[in-house]
Amino acid sequence: MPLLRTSAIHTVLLLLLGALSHGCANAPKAMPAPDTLAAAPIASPITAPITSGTSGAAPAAFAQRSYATHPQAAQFIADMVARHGLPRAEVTALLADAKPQQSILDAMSRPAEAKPWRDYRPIFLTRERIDGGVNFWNANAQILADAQQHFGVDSRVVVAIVGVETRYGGNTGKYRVLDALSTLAFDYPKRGEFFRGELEQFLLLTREEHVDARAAKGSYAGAMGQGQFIPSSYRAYAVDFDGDGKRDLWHSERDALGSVANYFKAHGWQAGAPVVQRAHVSGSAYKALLDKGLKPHMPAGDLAKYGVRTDTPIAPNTQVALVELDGADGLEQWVVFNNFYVITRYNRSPLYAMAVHQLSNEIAATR
Ligand SMILES: [Ca+2]
Repeated sequence: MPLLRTSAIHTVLLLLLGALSHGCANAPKAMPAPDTLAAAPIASPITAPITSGTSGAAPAAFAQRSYATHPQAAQFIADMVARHGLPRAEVTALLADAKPQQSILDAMSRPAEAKPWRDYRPIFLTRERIDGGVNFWNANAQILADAQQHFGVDSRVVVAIVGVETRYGGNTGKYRVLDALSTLAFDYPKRGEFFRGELEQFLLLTREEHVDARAAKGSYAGAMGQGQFIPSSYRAYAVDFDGDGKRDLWHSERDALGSVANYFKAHGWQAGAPVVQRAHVSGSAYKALLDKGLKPHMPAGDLAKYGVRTDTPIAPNTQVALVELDGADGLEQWVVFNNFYVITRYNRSPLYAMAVHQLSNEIAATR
């Protein structure tokens, strides 16, 4: 969930998606949506199986290393003590207990690869995942209705998010968050600073929410629960929606779903507002709009100047952006609205956002 600013994670996810799409019965199916560009899932799910291990170097020795004595650990521990008053001995003991995970590093080191929309869409828009969404919605109808009323976020998008992230909670991740974040904090220099920040957030989170830091599970990037919140997003956006005084994304369905809705609310979701509209283009002037990002940046009334039209008129002063996807029948252009951009605050990939949107509609239509 929370946005990880790393393309590597997305890459991994893409690879995992590929593997999953072929369907391993026991493999985790959740995927985070990979962004091939850059940025990040907010809560990025990465629960996949990371099978592998291409590194030949003494895995046993690697696995037995202690992060408590890592060269960067001293500074990290000192920061935790100075900034947050955490007991030095406690932080040191946690790092000593963290187990390096070579499988995570192997996954991270794979080269980037971007799937086109025509290959990405079928991973999520399946009968199984649509029906799973209907069942999940029915099973949690009251919670979803309450969340929609309280946060102003459409139930369909909340359901689709947990469907894409974790197959409706079926795959929330098997790594200890402590192991995952420590491995990435200290043995993944490319994003080490970011993950040391998430490890810091994790330690604060476990203190605040009275969670056992040695027991909490998540994805290989440290994303937790049905909505796959990384620690910084958990602390910032998770809510205690069942009122028991604790934000528990692992065991409380109300907290989990309320937190996804709150995340969307916080990022500007507009209930009932449009997400996308299919566009048709002529000429090549429209291409200039594709470089301007996913955040609505121009009034719909200007689209015609770029050779872009839609079947249904859009109020001319509505702010929009334009997206092009490589679909099964060729290039597809879509006018996208604020709500589409909001979905990309969960994961920066436009493919992810479109998959969530289309899945949400299919689930709602089937239900
Ligand atoms: Ca709670």
